[in-house]
Amino acid sequence: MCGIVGAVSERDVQGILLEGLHRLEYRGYDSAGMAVMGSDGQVNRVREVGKVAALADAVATTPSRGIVGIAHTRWATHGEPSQANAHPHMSGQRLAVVHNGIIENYIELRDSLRADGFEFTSQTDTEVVAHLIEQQFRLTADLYKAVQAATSKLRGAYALAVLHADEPDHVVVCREGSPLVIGVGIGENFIASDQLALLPVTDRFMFLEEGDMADVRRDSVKIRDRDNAPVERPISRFEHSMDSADKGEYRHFMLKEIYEQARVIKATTEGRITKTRVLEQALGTDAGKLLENVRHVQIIACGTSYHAGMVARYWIEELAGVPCSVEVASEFRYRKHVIQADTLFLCISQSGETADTLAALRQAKKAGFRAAMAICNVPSSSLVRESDLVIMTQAGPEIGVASTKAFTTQLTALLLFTIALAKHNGLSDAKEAELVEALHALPSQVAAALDLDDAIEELSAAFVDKHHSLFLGRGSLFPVALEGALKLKEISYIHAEAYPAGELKHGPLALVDSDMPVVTVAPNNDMLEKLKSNLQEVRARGGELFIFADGESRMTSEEGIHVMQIPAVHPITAPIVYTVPLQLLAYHVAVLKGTDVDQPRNLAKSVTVE
Ligand code: HGA
Repeated sequence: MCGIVGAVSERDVQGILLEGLHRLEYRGYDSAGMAVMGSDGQVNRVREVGKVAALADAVATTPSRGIVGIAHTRWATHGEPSQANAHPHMSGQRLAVVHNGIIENYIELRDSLRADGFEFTSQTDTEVVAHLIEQQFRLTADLYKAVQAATSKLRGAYALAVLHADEPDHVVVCREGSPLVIGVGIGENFIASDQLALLPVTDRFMFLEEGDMADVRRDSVKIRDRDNAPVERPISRFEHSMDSADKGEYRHFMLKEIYEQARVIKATTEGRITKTRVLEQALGTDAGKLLENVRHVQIIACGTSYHAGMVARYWIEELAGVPCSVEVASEFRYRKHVIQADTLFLCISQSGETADTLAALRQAKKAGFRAAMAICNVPSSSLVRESDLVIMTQAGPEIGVASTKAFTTQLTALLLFTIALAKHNGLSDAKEAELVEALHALPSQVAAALDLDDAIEELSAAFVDKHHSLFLGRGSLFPVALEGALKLKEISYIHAEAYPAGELKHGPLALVDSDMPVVTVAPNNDMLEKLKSNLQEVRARGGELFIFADGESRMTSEEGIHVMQIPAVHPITAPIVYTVPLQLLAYHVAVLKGTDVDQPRNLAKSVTVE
C-alpha cells in the first residue's frame, strides 16, 4: 500500500525522506519517488519503478539538496506500475503532489481539466489532483486555499501532500479516508502516512482527523477541520511498545500483538472504505474485472488462516450469494477436484510462504481457475508475487508464533473482499453502508473486548489444572470457537476441541463432566436460542460453562456458569470481536502454566516446509 513522507526543515531533507520510505517498505509498493524544493527555486523530482534502493541510487547520482520535500511509495490502483505513473505528480514544473487513496470521480475531472488545457502524462487518478490544485492556484494565488477549493471537488479517499515553487517554505496536507500524521520536530516538522516512517527524526505526533487540512511550516503547524475552523490536535508521544521488534511494556509479543489489534484492523480498512462504501479498486487495479463474473470461491489455507477462511464462507454465501468451499491446503493439493466454472481461487497466509498453500496455488494456476487471489501480511512473499489479486493485511510483523493480529486483520480483509464481491451480486447501497458502518465501529469494539483482560486473567485459573476443554459456537462463530481452541492448544498444551454446538449431542457430550471446562461465544444473533439449549445440555451434565456474550444475550452468571459481557456488535463483525477474549484466555492460561508463550514447543512461525 502507498506511503507518504514529507519534511519542512532547515537541513537537507533527502536522507530523511529516503529513510522514511524505507521504513514504509513493509506495506508493499511497486515504485517510489520524491520531489524537493531546490535552493535554485525549482522543484526537483526523481521517480523509479521498483525498490526504494533504486530511488536512493537515482537520488545519489543527481543529488538535489532541498529543505522542503515530499516522497511516496506507490502501490498502483489506477494505471500500471511505471515511472510515469509513480508519484509525485506535477502540474507544470512548479507544483508537486503525493497521494494515498483513490479519486472516484477522476474521469469527469480529467475531462474538464483537459478542456481547460491541462495535459496529462500518466494514467493515474492522482494527476487529476495536481492539475486541479494548479487550476485553483491560478485563481487564488494561495496554495492552502487552492488545495481547499480543489479537494471540495474530490470524491473518494485520500491523504495528500502538496508543495509549490511559488510558496517554497511550506507543505499543505489533508486527509479524507486515508491516514496522515504530523511529526513535530524542533525547528522542523514532518508528515507521514504512518508514524513509523518518522521515528528517526521525532517521537512527537499529531494525528489528523477526517476532513482536516494543515499548513506545515518549519516553525509552525496550523490545522483546520472540515468546517474550516482552526483546531488543535493533541501531541502524543510515540509509545515504544508499538515498535514491532520490541516487546515494550508487554511481557510477551503475543500479548502486545493482541493489544495492537484495534490499530491494525483500522489500518487494514484505511484507504479502502469511505463513510459508506468499500472502494473496490483499493483491493487491486483489476479487482472490478476479476470479481465481476465470479460464480464460486475456493478458499485454501492452513491453521489459523483456515479458520479465517471458514468465517469468510459464511459471509460470502450470506452477503454475496456466491457458493464458497474452504479446504486445508495439505489436503487440497493431494486430491482430485472438480473445478466449477468461474471459480476464484483464494489463498490466505500470514507469511505468504506457507509451503502447502503455495503448492496448492501453483497447482491451481495450471488447473483452470478464473483467477488467484491472496490475503497476506508480507508484501514481498511468494504468495503475493504469484497471485493475480492481493489484499494486504496491515498487521505489521507478527512475532508470536500463535497468530493473533494476523487472524483478525485477515478477517477484516476478507470482509472487505466479501462486500466488494457482493456488490457485483446485488448487495444494496443501504446494506453496504450498514456493513461499512460496522467496519468503522470495529476498532473501538475490539478495544472494549480488551477491557475484559483482567477478568479473563482471573478466570484462567480454572483451566490450569485441566487436561481437556471444549469450545462451542454456532454459525460464523463456530470457526471462532475452532480458533479459540487452537490458541489454547498451541500455547498452553491443554487439549482443546471445538464443535458446532448443535453437534454436541452427537458425540462429544459423552466427555462432559466437572473436569471439562466448556467455553462458548454467544453473541445475540439468530442462533442464540438454539445455542442456549445446547448449553443447558452441558450444564445438566455438570459441565462448567465459560460464556462470552453481549448484554442483549440475556445470560447471567450463576453456579457453574461464568458469563463475561462484551458490548453488542453487528452480527457480521461479531467473529472478529469475539476472537479477542479467546486469545486472552489462551494467553493467561499459558502464562499461569509457565509455557513459552511466544515460541511454543514443536511449532514454527512460517511453515515453509511440507
Ligand atoms: N490511486 C493512486 C494511489 C494508490 C494508493 O494509494 N495505493 O495504496 C495511484 O494509483 O497512484
